[in-house]
Amino acid sequence: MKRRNFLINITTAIGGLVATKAIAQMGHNNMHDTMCDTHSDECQKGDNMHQHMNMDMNHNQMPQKLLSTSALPQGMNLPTLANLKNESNQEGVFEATLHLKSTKITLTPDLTTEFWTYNGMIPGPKIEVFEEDHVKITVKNELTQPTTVHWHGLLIPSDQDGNPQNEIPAGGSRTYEFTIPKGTAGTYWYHPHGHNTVAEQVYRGLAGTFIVRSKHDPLASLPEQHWFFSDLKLTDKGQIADNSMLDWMNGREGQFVLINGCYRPKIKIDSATRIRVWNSCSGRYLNLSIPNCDVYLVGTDGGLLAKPYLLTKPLLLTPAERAELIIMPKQTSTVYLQSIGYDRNKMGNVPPEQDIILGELTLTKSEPITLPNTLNHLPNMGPAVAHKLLEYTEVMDMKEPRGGVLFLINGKRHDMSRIDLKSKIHDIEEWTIFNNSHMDHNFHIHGAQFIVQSHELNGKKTQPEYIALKDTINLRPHEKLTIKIQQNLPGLRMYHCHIIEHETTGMMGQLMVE
Ligand SMILES: [Cu+2]
Repeated sequence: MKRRNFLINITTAIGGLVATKAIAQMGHNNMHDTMCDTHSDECQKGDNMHQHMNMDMNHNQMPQKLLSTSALPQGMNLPTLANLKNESNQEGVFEATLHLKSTKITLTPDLTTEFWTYNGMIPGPKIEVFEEDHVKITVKNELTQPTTVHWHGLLIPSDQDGNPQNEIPAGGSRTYEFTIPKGTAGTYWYHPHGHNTVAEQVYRGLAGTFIVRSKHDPLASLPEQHWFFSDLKLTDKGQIADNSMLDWMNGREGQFVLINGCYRPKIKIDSATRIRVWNSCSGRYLNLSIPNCDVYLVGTDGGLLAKPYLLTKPLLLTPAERAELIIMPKQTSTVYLQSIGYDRNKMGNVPPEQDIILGELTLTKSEPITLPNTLNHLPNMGPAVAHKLLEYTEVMDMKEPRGGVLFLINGKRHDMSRIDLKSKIHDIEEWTIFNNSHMDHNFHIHGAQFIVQSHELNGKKTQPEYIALKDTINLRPHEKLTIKIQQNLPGLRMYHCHIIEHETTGMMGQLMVE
C-alpha cells in the first residue's frame, strides 16, 4: 500500500470511529430532542405530516408558517421548457447570455413570490446544443452575492466549470467558453457552485437544463418530453422559506414538487415517448412510479445506455441524477405520476416517508414499438492503475450553526485551499466510496462520467443491474461503492454529496488532475 493511501486509511478509520460513536450515543430521536431543546412546543408535535408541513423552524430557530399545499393551482398542462436563444448565426456555435437576477413571479392572483432566476424564469432556460458545438455563454450576475455556473456532468475544462474558486462577484460578469466533446450527447443541467452559497441560490430557483444532442441519435424519431423536477418551500406569505435545522441536516424538502415549474401538472402521453428526467431538488429523493406503461431506461447522467433496460420497479433518482426513459402506454387511462416513499434514514424526528403525487398522466394505449438493440458504445475501461478511498462520516458539532452535524469526507470539511486527492490525467482509476454514516448520501464528481463496478452492503457484493455513464450515484448507509473513472482534462475538480445542504456545509473534496 502506498504511504499516502495508508495514512488516509488510518485517519478515516479514526474519523469513522468518532462519528459512529457520536451518532450511536445520540440516536436519531435523541438527536432530535437535543436539537429542539429551545423550541420544545413545536417539537412535541411529533410526526403528524400535516403539522410538519405547515410549521417549520428556520435556521435561527424561529417558527415559520408554511403555505398550505392547496394554495397553488394544480392540473395545468405541463409547460414545455423555454429555450435559451442562440444569438450566433454561425454554424456549430452557440452563443447566449444568462442574467441572474431577483424576479417576482405571480403564482396565483394573490401570490407573488420573489425568486432568483436565470433570465426571469423557473426553471432557467433550456440550452440545447450538438456534440462538437462551441458554446459561449456570458453570465451577468445581478444578484447581491457572488455565484458561478457549474455545467453539471459536461466534460469541459475545469476553469470553465464554475468552481467555487472562480466566482463572479455581485454585479460582475464573465463568459464561459467550451467545446462539447464528441460522443457526449446526454441530459445535463446547470446550477450555481459558489462558495457557501449553493444551497440558498438553488432553493431560490437557480437551475436549468442543458441537452447535448448527437447527429446520429438512434432514438431521434421519437416524440420527446422534458420533466425537470424541482422543489419549492414557501412560507404562508408565499415567499421562499429559509432552511430549517432539519433541512440543513437532511437536505431541504419543500411542500411542493414542481415539474417544469408547475405544481402537479397534467401530462399527456399518447404514443411511445422519450422522456428526459432531471432531479434538480436540493435534498429530495424521487422514486418515480409510472403506472400502466412499459418503461424502458435508455439513458443516464452521461448519455445513452448500451441497450434499453426494462424497469420493473420505481426509478430512484437522487438529487442531480438524470434519466432518459421510453414510456409506452399499455392502457388508455388517467393515473398519478408518483414518487413512492423511500426511506433514506433522515435524522431527527421526521414523519415517515409517504408516496407523493407529482402529476397526472393521461395515457392513450398505443402500439408498442421495437427499440434498437444497440443504443450506444460505452467506453471499455481497462484495468485500474490507481486506487482511491473516500469515506463519508457524520460528526455532531453543536457549534455548527446549520444543523449541528458535520458531514465529512475522509474526516475533513471542504477547504478551498486544500488539494485532497491527485490523479494523473488519462489514468484509469478505481475509487471506493464508503458511506460510513447513518443516512443515504450521494456522490457526484466533476469532469468525468464514471461506471459503477460493484455495490457492497452488509457484506454482500452485487454488480450493477446495467452498465451506465454516471456523474452522480446514491449510497445507502454503510454501502461501499466501487467505480471506474478516468479524468481526461487537467485542473481542479470537485467531488461531493449532492444533497445540496451537505455540499454547502462542507461535504466536498478537491481533486487535482495533472
Ligand atoms: Cu449528503
